[in-house]
Amino acid sequence: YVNAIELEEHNEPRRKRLAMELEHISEQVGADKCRQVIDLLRKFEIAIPSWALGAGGTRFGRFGFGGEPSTLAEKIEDVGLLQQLNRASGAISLHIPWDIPEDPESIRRLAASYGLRFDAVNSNTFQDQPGQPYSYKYGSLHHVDVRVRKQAIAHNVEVIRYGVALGSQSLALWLADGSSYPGQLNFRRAFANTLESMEAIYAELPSDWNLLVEYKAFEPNFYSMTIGDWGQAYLLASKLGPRAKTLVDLGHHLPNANIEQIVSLLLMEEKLGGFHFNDSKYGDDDLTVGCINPYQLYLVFSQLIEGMDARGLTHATGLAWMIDASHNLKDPLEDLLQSVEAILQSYAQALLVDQDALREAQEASDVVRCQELLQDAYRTDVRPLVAQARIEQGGACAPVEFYRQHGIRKQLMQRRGVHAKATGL
Ligand code: PSV
Ligand code: MN
Ligand code: MN
Repeated sequence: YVNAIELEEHNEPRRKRLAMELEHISEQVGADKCRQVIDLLRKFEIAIPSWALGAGGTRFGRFGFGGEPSTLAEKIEDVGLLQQLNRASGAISLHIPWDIPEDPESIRRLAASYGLRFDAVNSNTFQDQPGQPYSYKYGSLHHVDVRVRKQAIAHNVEVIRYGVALGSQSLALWLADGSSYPGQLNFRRAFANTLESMEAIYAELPSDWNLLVEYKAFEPNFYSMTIGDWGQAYLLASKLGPRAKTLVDLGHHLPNANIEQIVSLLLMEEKLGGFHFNDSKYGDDDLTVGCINPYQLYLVFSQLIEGMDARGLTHATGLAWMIDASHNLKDPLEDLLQSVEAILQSYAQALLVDQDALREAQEASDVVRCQELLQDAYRTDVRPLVAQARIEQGGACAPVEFYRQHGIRKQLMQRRGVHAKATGL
């Protein structure tokens, strides 16, 4: 769908303007700083979730887009397409059993042919699968019935096996377990069962793998979630061991939670393992990253960069950077291009913060200066830096424009069918 000649035809007329914009930002922040940011942007990579390539729908309905990928190979093809356009989506995160790599070796080769690697594999014990002996209606790893727990453990171990075959290095574990009515559950027993089940999974983890424990405050259970907040996830991760970490999904907090503070402390304790980026206004809305509250995203990134630098971590590989989104109104591929762009912009802005000056202002309790420093970086238009990093790697200057100009969705519909639906939720 994309070739080098077309990319050059797209980039060529945009180069002059981009050069002018880059000159402008160089005057503002210095040429060296610009180069440094571009080089870091070039290394940064965000994993695309296999489940976000089709229409997610809401609990009231699902409206397809047409040309959705209906096989794992087609999902890989879609992520390959994104990667060709933005050069920052070189990884895919699978959800099993929505994606079953029947022949992992050939799937791995296919992904590699698009320059993709496999990020975290996700297990699914929040839905019953056909033929499964026990139901997850009342939970999985926390279940009162040990047979259900064992079944859920076995599923997670199977997911690890698939992940190993694909070259993945982490298991992301999110549980729908919880209760919707007071009295339904004994909290301590539910927690103890979860821990015991997770210990069994942790024991099966390859030595170079991480177990990412994802928390969520609400939904599908509405009174208690057994892993409901970062405290509970942290507690489990601490008890499990050094390779168990917390996964922060931006949409999984109660309204107005200070996510950047949570991130900062988890990072300090070496318990931050990864991210699910998305945006929301009310709940786990799974909207395009940065569409509602880009300032919060930037504040999160500022803490991440400051904390990672303090620990000497490489930004690009220090955490599992992933998107977790759902698409109801927008073409999923356009939406994902927008999300990746928003992440790169926040990252670039955070890199512009003068950390030394900020520390000095903090030490002097100069609150006004602290805010000026932080907002100066946020208000810098970093889009030319992001575009430059992309062009230098052979991507498109304006990926969404390219996608539209070349009618890529139409081509996908012609090839896969107007009614082709993605597998998943
Ligand atoms: C749950 O809301 C969640 O954020 C978890 O990460 C799941 O794996 C994902 O969504 C898929 O729907
Ligand atoms: Mn998530
Ligand atoms: Mn979610």
